[in-house]
Amino acid sequence: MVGNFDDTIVAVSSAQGRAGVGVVRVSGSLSRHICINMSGLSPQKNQFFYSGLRNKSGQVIDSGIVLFFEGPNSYTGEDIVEFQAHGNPIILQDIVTRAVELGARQARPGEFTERSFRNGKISLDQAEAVADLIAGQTKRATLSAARTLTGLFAIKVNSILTSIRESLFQIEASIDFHEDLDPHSLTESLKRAAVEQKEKLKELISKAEVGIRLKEGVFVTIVGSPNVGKSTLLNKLAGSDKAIVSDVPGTTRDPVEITIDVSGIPVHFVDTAGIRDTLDQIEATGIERTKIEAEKSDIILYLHEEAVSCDDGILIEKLRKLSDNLTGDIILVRNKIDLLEMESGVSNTGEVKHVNISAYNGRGINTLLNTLLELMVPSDSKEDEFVARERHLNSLRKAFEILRNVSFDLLNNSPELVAEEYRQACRELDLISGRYSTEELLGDIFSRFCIGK
Ligand SMILES: Nc1nc2c(ncn2[C@@H]2O[C@H](COP(=O)(O)OP(=O)(O)OP(=O)(O)O)[C@@H](O)[C@H]2O)c(=O)[nH]1
Ligand SMILES: [Mg+2]
Repeated sequence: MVGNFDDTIVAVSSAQGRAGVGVVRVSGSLSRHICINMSGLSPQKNQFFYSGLRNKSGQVIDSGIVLFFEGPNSYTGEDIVEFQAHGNPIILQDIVTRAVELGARQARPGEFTERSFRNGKISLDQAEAVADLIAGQTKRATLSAARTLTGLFAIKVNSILTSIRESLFQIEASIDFHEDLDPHSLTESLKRAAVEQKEKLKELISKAEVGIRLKEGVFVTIVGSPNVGKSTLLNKLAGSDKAIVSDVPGTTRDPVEITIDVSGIPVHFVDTAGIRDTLDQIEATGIERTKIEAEKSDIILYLHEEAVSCDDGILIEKLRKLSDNLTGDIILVRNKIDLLEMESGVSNTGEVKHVNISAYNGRGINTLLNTLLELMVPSDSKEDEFVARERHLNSLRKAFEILRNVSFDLLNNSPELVAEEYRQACRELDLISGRYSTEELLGDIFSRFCIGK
């Protein structure tokens, strides 16, 4: 998205539809001119006032609050004028039309935030947090996005970056002032620093993993033989009859998805067609879909109704027959304990956890959700949670790998090569804040924003 950032942009910044108030935002050098023409008043720096808003023929379109922010102390870093009118789309469109007549152009999605980033007001991860703050699916995810926006993530990344840069300077100094430095003590000092840098990166990686889950949610597929109660469980979790339940095996064909808030994590549960050999073409297609869902899920709930004598290993083996590509964590779930006259609870004798439930009367469901949570989010402080994206995680992981494989043995003979490894680690971390970024990446990030933000 290589754009012209000299021109003035305008967009409706409030949501579509009718509301008490609607906001039109203008950013760029023509903001003052547009403000004067529409309101008849010349704004002072950071001033707001109530005024009639006029169209080209001088007719009053509406009356509302006009706010003027003088750059660089504004969201975008440019002059901004905001019109708060009545929230009727016709009025808001009239204001946009008038601004365009006065020289502005319609803003692209995310262009206000993009300008903020390009003008150095916020880093790229903070710009992403703006979108995540708007899109947050749970209170916890939204709070975390707000923390990222205040720079919590950026500060953590920067602190590691500063330390790696410090190591890089030491290596560069050793190249420049070769005679004055003791190579052994340099190696030792770099190694000591690298231990701490890797430790901090590891910590940040696991927090970022949680950050991605907060934003994207977790995908959980309910898999099992026909009639074990998969749809009953989905309905219990949803709190309504989303999927058809019947005692006829092979009822569910299409995957049925719901999203619920589990302690602030959006969890997407998918109910699937029961797995069995079948000659029914439609049911077989349904089972093929079960396989696809299971392959892409983070966690698989393998539901069954076997007595306790059945070995966990055998159950897992049965599940694994569905596909060779099951990468998600597995939880075994024994359903219908009301019929088996068993207690709810969780056991962990083998490779995976085994939870007893009754989807019918709800017993054990909370234990099941807690077991899910433990797998999704290691119990840690929620205070410094932040949202993150796959690209952040990739950069953190790459930087970690580079530091893990630094060739300290080369410090004596080829320190330039070691310096280059450190430089590469810095570049990876710089990608997060956007200090180094491609136009393609920026285009990809900002095009996903809504118009007006
Ligand atoms: N007693 C008891 N019955 C249950 C329980 N869970 C499900 N059932 C019953 O088991 C039968 C099958 O339930 P479903 O939820 O349709 O089973 P399913 O696994 O979705 O079956 P398919 O869609 O055919 O693969 C229904 O008659 C349910 O009422 C349970 O916890 N206890
Ligand atoms: Mg079903």
